[in-house]
Amino acid sequence: MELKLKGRILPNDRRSILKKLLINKGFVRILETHNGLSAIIANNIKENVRDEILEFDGFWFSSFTDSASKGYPDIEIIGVESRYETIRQVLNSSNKPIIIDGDTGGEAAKFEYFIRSLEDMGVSMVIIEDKKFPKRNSLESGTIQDQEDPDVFATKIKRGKEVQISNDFMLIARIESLISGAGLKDAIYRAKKYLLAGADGIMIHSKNINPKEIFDFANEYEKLSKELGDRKPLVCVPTTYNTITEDELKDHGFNIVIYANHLLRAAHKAMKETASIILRNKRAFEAEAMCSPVKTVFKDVGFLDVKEKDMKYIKGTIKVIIPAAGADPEFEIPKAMTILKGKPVLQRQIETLKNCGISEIIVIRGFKKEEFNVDGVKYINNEEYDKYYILHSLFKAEEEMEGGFIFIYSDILFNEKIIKNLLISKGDIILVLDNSYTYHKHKIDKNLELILTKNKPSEQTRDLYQVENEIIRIGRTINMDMADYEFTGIAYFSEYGVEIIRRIYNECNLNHKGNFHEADSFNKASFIDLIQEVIDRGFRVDILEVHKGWFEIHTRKDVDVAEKLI
Ligand code: SPV
Ligand code: MG
Repeated sequence: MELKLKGRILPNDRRSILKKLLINKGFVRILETHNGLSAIIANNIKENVRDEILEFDGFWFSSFTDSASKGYPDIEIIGVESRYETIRQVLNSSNKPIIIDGDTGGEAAKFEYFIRSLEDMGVSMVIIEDKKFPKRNSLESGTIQDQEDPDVFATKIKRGKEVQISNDFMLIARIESLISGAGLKDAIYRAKKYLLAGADGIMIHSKNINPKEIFDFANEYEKLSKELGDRKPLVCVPTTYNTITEDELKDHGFNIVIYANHLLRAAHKAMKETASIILRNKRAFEAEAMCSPVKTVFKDVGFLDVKEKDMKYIKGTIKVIIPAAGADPEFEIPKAMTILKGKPVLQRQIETLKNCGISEIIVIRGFKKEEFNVDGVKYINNEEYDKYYILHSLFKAEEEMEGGFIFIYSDILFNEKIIKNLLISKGDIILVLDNSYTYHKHKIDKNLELILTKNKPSEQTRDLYQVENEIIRIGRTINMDMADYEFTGIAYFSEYGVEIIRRIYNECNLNHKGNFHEADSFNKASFIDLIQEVIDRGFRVDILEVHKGWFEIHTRKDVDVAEKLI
């Protein structure tokens, strides 16, 4: 449910959405927000109701809840700069349209500046109420609800509309006649004046628990619109008449419903209850049930994203896991310890990784584990290396996967550029694939791990490139003429990527029977069998395309070739 940084929106694009929604849908659903966190929640929440995905179309920046969250009564006490600052929080944390509660708009000249700033920020609509400055909130009985002279208010509207630059910003006139007791006739009289002054629509407010008076207004509004030859949006705020449904409001001609204070009131109630529970118990344990888990808050505000990016971009924080437990009949010692020009393969791998800033390297050893004498890595022993294959060996290091890791076969050499590019590539699971395969496939006599991708590789041979493509099949039995790429034995898993493979691995370990992709059983599964399972379950596996820059020690012959290459 997070809104990633790149999912945000530029001011001009955001501002124009509301008008388009009103034209296209005719009815929009708006929720109150009062800070960044409430905006994130309002922005991202979705509900599937009988196969219809419901969400909020935009947000109301309420004077009541902005004041309350800052500890003030709603009497136009908050300075304009403080309001801008909080509006910015809402803008920063969302990508949907925003409607600002402009209170009375203040003095006309000041209102002109207010309009200009809101429009620049990407706000879509401001609603000002026809009360005298400084107004009192409309919902409390017994407060003074002095309405402004309608001509003075109409002039303020006119002046506001005159300084607007874009076509898509809207100014709505809010009529308080049903709040002040002036009644329906006064409300309609004012509506006509305000529309003629240039208002882009009308909000009719009421604190009655019965919607009858706003329905009566809506009827009269239709007649007025016919008389003026223009039907502009009609807005309501059903805080007190809250049994009314959106369908009923639509039927009565309303175009915008604003749920004006619910997130702040919900937080207020939860905060009070939580504080009481802690006091009563003299500890926090009992309060946990009232609270979101810390991790959920971290996730919603993007902290887990930051963590993941830090892992990818800050040198040395990502771990590398190298499964090296298996035996190969052609080699007397583990392939990772094969000496190439005086240094074991593993030593060469470690040096390349260290040059990329990676220092946490985990090696899983099994066959002839005493041969592993290279320092600077953490060893994990797999005593069952002859019973199971590489996938199970890898999962001996399951705890080390936490937070994401790079997977590397123990018998390959690779250059720094591959690893550095992998660290900045996008995706939760990324396999490094060689695109030179299609050119030299006729010369290959080995059983390679081949790949079919969604899109065919480009004709151009690129050195190192993350292309927009995903794997659809991986295996050794793929027809060589059809394959698009060869797997290099290097892969990346983000924190989420790890979550995916851990879930699948542990579930298959418990339940899987019979063949597992190209393996006779899950026990004999290889790494690529797991990747095929990931794909079959609908998860995306991205690719990083490389053109050479790596070498696999497949057979004894390869040792000589590798020595020449070094
Ligand atoms: C607000 O949310 O600040 C409003 C609506 O203006 S009301 O509180 O009902 O007046
Ligand atoms: Mg208000």
